[in-house]
Amino acid sequence: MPAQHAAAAPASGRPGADPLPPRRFELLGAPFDGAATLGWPGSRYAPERIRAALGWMLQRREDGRIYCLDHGTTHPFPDDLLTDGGDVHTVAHDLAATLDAAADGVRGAVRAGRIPVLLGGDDSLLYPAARGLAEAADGTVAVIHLDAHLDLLDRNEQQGTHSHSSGMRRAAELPNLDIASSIQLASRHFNFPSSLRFREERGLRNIPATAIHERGVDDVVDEVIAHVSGADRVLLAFDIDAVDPAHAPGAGAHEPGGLTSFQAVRLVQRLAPHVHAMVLTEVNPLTDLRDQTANLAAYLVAHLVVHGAAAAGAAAGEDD
Ligand SMILES: [Mn+2]
Repeated sequence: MPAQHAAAAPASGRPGADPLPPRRFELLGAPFDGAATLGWPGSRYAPERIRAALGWMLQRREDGRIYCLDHGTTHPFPDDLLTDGGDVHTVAHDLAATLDAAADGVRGAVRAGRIPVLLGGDDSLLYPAARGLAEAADGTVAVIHLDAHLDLLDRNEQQGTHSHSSGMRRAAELPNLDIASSIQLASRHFNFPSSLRFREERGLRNIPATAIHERGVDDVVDEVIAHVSGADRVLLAFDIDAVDPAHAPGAGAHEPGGLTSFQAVRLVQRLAPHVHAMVLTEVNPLTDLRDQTANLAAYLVAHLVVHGAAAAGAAAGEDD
């Protein structure tokens, strides 16, 4: 087993075992949509709207705890459980400098012992999030990639090599990115045949939205947790267009047939203890309706933090 999972496992449900130290999270904003080449621009405004929604929901803390109605449980939420590291130094005219800054921010948070939550911005930010996590320490990284799209484009004339359509392709080129332990969820409709060839050649697992609807979220999550267990660390990369536009209208593209807001929250609740970094992209306040999508995004972050504060295996009954 990878180190993180092996270290966590013995504490599970064992009376008298020393509890693992709680995990801590750091918000980082990346207000940049210069690589949304073929989507709707506007995700640069997402970090401030997500932060505003998050502040509203977290004012329900009392005495360092919060009450989760979904489980009927209270959870510790001390002041330092989720800190805000501010925005990374994006440069509006310079994609490479922006991606470097985002990778630096993620790497720095991980090395400081915190779980970074990078708020995009467009989906080109998947790549620097994976790079920052991969560079932070030895060992392998798997990506759980929730997205209507595959983002496996190598390059084309209009989008170049590092657009919102290439994040997963570039991540797959990182030397310690374990693509065979990575998995894509909630994809749908049509994509490039070359992306299918790439998936088959590299062994990249895909569970489309139709299969999630047919199998149910919990069955899929069980498979995802087993699939990524071959890697040392896990990046949760969540493009908000994984969620159906009826539930998340404020996105960079609209693809019907996606996850419901319930399914999205449930996925994050259950995956949270297994995640070592998150990047949340493509929330677009310019296409949103009364912050509906920013509100959902903030809840995804809140559930990651509440349900991910204890590592996998450390909190019997709160996860699988
Ligand atoms: Mn997408």
